[in-house]
Amino acid sequence: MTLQELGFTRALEEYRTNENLTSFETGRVISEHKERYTVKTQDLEYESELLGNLRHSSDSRYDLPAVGDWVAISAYDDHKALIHAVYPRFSIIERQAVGKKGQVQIIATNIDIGLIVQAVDRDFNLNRLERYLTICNASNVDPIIVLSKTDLISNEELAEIKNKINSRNEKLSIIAVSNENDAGYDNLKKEIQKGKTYCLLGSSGVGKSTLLNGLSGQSLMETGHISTSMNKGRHITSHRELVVLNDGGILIDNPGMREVGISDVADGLEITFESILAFTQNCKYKDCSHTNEKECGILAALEEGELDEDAYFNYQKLEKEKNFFEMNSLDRKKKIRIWVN
Ligand SMILES: Nc1nc2c(ncn2[C@@H]2O[C@H](COP(=O)(O)OP(=O)(O)OP(=O)(O)O)[C@@H](O)[C@H]2O)c(=O)[nH]1
Ligand SMILES: [Mg+2]
Ligand SMILES: [Zn+2]
Repeated sequence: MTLQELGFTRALEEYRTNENLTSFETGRVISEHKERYTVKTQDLEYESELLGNLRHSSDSRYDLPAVGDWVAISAYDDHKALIHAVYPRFSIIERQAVGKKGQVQIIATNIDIGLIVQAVDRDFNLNRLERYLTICNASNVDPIIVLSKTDLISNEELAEIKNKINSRNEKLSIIAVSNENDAGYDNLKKEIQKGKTYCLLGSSGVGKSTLLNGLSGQSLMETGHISTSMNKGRHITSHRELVVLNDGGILIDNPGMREVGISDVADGLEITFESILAFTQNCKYKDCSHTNEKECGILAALEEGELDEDAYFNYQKLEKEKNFFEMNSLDRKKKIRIWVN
């Protein structure tokens, strides 16, 4: 496998030369277990650890490797290596760390496309979808909505769900699939390009790992067989993992998320709620909070029924969460700046 097939780009190549990293091996972090990283190079996979002084000098989560990262390593036997440097990332998918106020959790890095998977049966929820969208939009990652388990509903019901999504945002790409009968697989495969990295996002049990297995044609990931409603809190997949598909395209599977807390997402909210924020042109005050002002464009649009009420409430909720995160943020200022390729 070449580094390009693993997603290596010209920008990374230039960085390697400019930073004198050519004497190291270059690899990509494909999984992580408690500060031990599996790094895949052109030829091998290494169990790797961060060089001691790098670990000690790291003062933020952003300094540590994550799945999807490019790293400079030195091997010290056939299977073991040390990580000397983490390359800059062009995107970071992150959320608010569960139970840790103001801290971020990195889900994956160097992602081109977020595949936001929602099952069309019980799991489907527009507000949650907007959370995932905001995370992608804040991360320089293009979202695609993947509606899974379409075998469980009728075509009419599926059309209704698509309409609902489009009524909140008409620009979204939506692909409906069934892992049972492979419906929609061709459409999804057409979206998946060589050398690009796709991250599966979504709740536990929506079929992320089943989809990965289906697309790869192999049973690479364990999938669930037990009703999730009977086993609340159970995750089938326990860690992130990066897989290269035979036809090209790199897929990262994730454990399902129960809480999709947003973090540092100012632009993300603006993009997700573009159609709502368009009404702010009619707000009288620049710092309008859109909650009680008399001459507020958003409240006027609500009154006249031009704006979906649920979308407005979800926007307000996420805006509050964002502010709360920023107030408590420990990691925000330390982010290594990223480049756009
Ligand atoms: N009917 C139907 N069942 C599906 C489909 N896709 C997945 N499933 C079932 O849903 C269950 C959960 O699938 P997984 O792929 O393990 O779900 P996951 O999203 O990876 O879950 P976590 O790893 O916990 O995040 C399994 O029993 C699958 O067989 C589908 O398209 N249709
Ligand atoms: Mg899974
Ligand atoms: Zn306003």
